[in-house]
Amino acid sequence: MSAPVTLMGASSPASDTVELHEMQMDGDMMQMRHVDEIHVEVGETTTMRPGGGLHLMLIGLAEPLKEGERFPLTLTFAEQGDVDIEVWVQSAQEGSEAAEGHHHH
Ligand SMILES: [Cu+2]
Repeated sequence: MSAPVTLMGASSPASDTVELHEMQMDGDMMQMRHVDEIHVEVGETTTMRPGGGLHLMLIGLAEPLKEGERFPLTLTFAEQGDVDIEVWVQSAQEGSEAAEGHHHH
């Protein structure tokens, strides 16, 4: 990557909408908030996974996701437009309360 990128949004046929979310500590409670965009600087790696920090949230699943299945997801970047990826469904790790509480996949 030679330039910063900005993730503006995402979509998937697997759900009605895909939102960008960020986990934040509010006192000793983990809160989730919707973010409009995610900016990634050169040389920086942004990891999105259940239970930590930034994540994508599928809202209104067309059908339940099954472990081991894959589904297509389109990431929309300000700089280079749409990027199609495949998401591999894995169960949330045990002990990851945030993942269970928010039904992440
Ligand atoms: Cu979320």
